[in-house]
Amino acid sequence: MKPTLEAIYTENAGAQEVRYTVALEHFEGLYGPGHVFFFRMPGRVNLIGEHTDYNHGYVLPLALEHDILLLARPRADATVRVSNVEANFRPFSFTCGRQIPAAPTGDWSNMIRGAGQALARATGQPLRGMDALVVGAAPFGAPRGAGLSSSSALTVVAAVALLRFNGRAMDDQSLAQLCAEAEWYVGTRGGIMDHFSLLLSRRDHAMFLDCRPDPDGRYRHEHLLLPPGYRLLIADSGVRHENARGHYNQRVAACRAGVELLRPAFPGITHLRDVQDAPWELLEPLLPEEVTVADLAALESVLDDLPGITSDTSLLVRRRCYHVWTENRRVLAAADALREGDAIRLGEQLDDGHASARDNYGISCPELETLVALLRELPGVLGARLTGAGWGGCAIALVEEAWAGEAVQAIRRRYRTAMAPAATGTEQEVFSVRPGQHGGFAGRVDGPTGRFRDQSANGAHRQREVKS
Ligand code: NG1
Repeated sequence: MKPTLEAIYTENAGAQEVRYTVALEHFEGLYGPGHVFFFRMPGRVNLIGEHTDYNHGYVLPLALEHDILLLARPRADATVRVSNVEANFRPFSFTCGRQIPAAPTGDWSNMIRGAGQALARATGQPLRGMDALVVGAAPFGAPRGAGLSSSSALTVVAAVALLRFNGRAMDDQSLAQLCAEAEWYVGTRGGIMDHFSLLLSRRDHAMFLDCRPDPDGRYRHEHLLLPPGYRLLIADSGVRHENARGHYNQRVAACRAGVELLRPAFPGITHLRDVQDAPWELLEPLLPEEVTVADLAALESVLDDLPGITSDTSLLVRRRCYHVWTENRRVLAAADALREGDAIRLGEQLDDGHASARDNYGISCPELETLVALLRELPGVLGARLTGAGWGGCAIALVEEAWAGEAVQAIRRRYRTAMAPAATGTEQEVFSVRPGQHGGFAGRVDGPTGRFRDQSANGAHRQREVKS
């Protein structure tokens, strides 16, 4: 397996080989010897562009080397059986079809059920299922619920495997779109950023993505090199917000309210992106600081697909829209900074983005504030912000490579000291990363002593023929 692993992982290919081998033994222990297909899907971190994707705005994510593995074997029937190497994720099974019953909210199986249902609907045909094992534990897996897309990775990796086992071809963009909608199954009306990033990212690069489709339904994206000599520090606050989904949908609702309120002045508007080039002075008076859903008769029908939003829900429309309007500008500035290799300007955008995420979008929390402040004090740090949906999860910092190792140790120490009185209950993870490679099919083993076939080249899920 080694040549493939070295192509995927810049660090620790040897340790990855052990991880893959242990996973293979585990799989065979569960399902018996035979062909085993390996798929991997990275986590992702968003450099900047928070809550802009569902407004057809701009984002700048990158893939991590941290990933989820899915080992799988196709079945002749439509059953999908899934286990996890971690005992707290209980095994489950379901029949793959157009209407797959959901497990209770928060159950990990829903990420895979959503993928199965979306694929069955898209293909319009009965699908064959699979026996699968998920491997996503630390230190090689991304922390869960930390805004690093480990959930999306589960949806996408299951979709890639099922596509392959059903001899289906799909290009990366179409698959990313399908997976984004597949994830609505869990109740959050999220955007396309995560799925695009997981399937299209390139090692050492961030991906500038325009989340507004062109008339053919395609999305413009550009791979931009992270300035050489710099790394991203990712520090988990350890906070997991209980009601993140409800608060997320409220932000989506506030943006849609903004669109409705702007429509009389901008008749063709469908998303906030449509007013991106209008001066804020023109928009501001049209957007009230606060409305309830009931205040706007036109609104209820526009929000009825958002679980948790009621007629009493209060929406801070003006400041939410202002965040989106300014955040899109920051993403464009950050992309320019990357094109010019200007790390200082990039760092400034991160700092400004954090202030807006906190003050205008209301997605920070005291622990993230502490973490970001501590990160900014470290030598070699050019900027820091919270990343992902917010209300917990991770903060990132752009740091000079020479300081990265020291910064990891320092932030662990200082954050622990700062948080000591209020234990967060979760072990803090901090790591410094280079952007990683997108996920997909990673190879196949035939039998317990079988030969590993290196098929990890781009877009292997596009292949039609599958031996089983
Ligand atoms: P995370 O951070 O993984 O929860 C969510 C959305 C993104 C995007 C960000 C905020 C999903 C699957 N992901 O990501 O689309 O809106 O929040 O920028 O809903």
